[in-house]
Amino acid sequence: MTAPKNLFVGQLNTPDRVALRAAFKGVFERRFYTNHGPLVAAFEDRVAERLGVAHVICVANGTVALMIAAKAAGLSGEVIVPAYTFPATVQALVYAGLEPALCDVDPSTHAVTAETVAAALSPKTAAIVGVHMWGRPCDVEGLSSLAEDRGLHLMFDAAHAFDISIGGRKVGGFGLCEVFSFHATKVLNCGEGGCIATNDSAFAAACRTAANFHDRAGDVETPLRINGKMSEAQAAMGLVGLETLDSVIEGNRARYAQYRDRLEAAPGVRFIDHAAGLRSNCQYVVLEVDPECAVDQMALIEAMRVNGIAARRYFYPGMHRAPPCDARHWNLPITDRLCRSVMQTPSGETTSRADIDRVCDVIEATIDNGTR
Ligand code: T4K
Repeated sequence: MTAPKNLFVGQLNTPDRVALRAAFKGVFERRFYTNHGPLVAAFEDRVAERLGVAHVICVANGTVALMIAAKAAGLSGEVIVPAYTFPATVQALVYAGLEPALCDVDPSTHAVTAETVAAALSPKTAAIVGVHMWGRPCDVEGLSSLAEDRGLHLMFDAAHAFDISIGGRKVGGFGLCEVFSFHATKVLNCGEGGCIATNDSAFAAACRTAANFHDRAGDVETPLRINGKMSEAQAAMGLVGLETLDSVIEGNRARYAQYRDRLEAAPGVRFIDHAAGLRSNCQYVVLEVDPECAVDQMALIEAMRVNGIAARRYFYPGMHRAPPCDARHWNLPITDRLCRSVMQTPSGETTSRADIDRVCDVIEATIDNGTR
């Protein structure tokens, strides 16, 4: 009997290989591999069109995009950011010389709201970074009015949020900028990659300068530069991936619905809601294990691991308990609870209907054993 296939979290969607081969043929024929090549320029145009924004600056990855955006905005002082996020959100701010002021999140969406951010305001606050968690938007309206009232910069970490919308308007054009990731595990996959999207022309020019370590025509003044350039190979992956993005997202929605329907009646666990009138990309399928569940998060993860399913707790232990922020004491009870109760389950095109049934079987059996 063959062993069941290993299942991974993340998307792992493969762009069309024939189209990808053709795109790479052009790269080799031109022998122009990086430094603002034609495929990067074309990818920037296509992404800007898709997001409905004036400027897109493609860079090496989402983390570098966040660092560049923070530097190009000329920020100094404290930046309010959720502790419940991937480490890159906070690390990028620290690299840009800023002080993260960590805030809590909403228990149902796992994302920041105007209320959770307001609790972290101080006279040193320079900016707010909202994170659109799991492929659904955070409280854009509330954060925008708070930032406006207080005269603060507002940026969004939209690493999970490509092609999602709020009330018919695409995420990408809110705040000063929104930063996306095109990592291998995202709905749009460049292997590595990221971009800054903005409607502010002066800020876009500053980001372009900051992303390139030495002079080019049209450079503007920025506090610091780095090599953040996207390569032609990355752009080729992205351009080809855009062609199948709609079907990838449709597939994600179907997989999320199957998980949710299958485990609706399971005691003590529930999936974060991607329905509720939002146009989510279902980037991640995220299960929350309630305190009254017969088993805890780690028991479920371990049961999956022995069955070849790489489910994992995201995010742990929370940025308030990780360097460099753990040097200070933070009171973030919702973040603490989520770090102990949230886990990601496999999704993306490599996860079949039968695979999802297998994951759900393991979850149900583990809870059942725990109950008995
Ligand atoms: N902001 C937020 C809110 C983010 O979530 C992220 C990244 C960023 C900013 C920064 O963007 P980037 O700088 O990454 O562009 C993964 C991804 O690497 C990361 O992009 C993502 N968020 C994060 C949520 O997940 P890891 O360190 O947990 O990845 P890793 O290597 O353990 O892979 C996840 C799973 O996918 C594993 O089960 C293995 C499997 N896998 C992974 C890769 C790379 C494969 O099967 N094939 C592969 O090629 O961070």
